[in-house]
Amino acid sequence: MLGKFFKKPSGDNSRVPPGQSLTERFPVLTYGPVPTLKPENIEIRISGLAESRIFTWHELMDLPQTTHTYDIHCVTHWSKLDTTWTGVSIPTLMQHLKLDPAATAVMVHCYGGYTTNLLMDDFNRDLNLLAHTFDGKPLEKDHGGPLRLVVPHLYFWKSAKWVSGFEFLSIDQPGFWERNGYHMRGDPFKEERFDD
Ligand SMILES: Nc1nc2c(c(=O)[nH]1)N[C@H]1C(S)=C(S)[C@@H](COP(=O)(O)O)O[C@H]1N2
Ligand SMILES: [Mo]
Repeated sequence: MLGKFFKKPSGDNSRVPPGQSLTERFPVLTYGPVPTLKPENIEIRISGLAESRIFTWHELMDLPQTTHTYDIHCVTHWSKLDTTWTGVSIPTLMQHLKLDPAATAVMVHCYGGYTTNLLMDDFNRDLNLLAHTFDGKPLEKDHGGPLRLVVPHLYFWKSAKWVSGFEFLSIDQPGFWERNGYHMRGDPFKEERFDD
């Protein structure tokens, strides 16, 4: 009865996936130790179904740089709107790779041993960044500095911190959290949190 007197909350709720709450903070979620890396020592190793090669930090910085502002969604129920990241977009990086056409999935490897998997269609998107800058400042170590992946359309566990390489695969294989019960894809708007 009273329902009709309540107003819907203002703001654009279509940006907040089901089961998520907004935060102004930027929580840190890391499983295991935090590696300390110097930018000049970073290498991104391309392996699997692609011509193997290594990108040094300087090679990455010489590629065109892209800035995007978008929302991020963590499976632990927080979302943060309008986060601004700068880095090399994945399609830009892909222009410099020689891929075997059989590659349909990617295993993302990280310094420290974390892994996460993505289908090629989820990996090779314009909004995905290999990011070194957050909010105009060098990305903090706890948030994956010097270099992390940002995949905004999937839950944030796919946005691997301290990336060390991309391994191209013909079959989608589970990464660290995916082997431990998380969903293989993780679309926040479909609440793909856990595989059941
Ligand atoms: N290398 C690595 N990347 C990682 C993680 C991790 O433990 N190690 N945690 C993931 C998870 S579960 C989340 S929610 C986000 C958290 O990023 P943040 O700490 O910058 O908020 O990083 C993801 N990337
Ligand atoms: Mo997470």
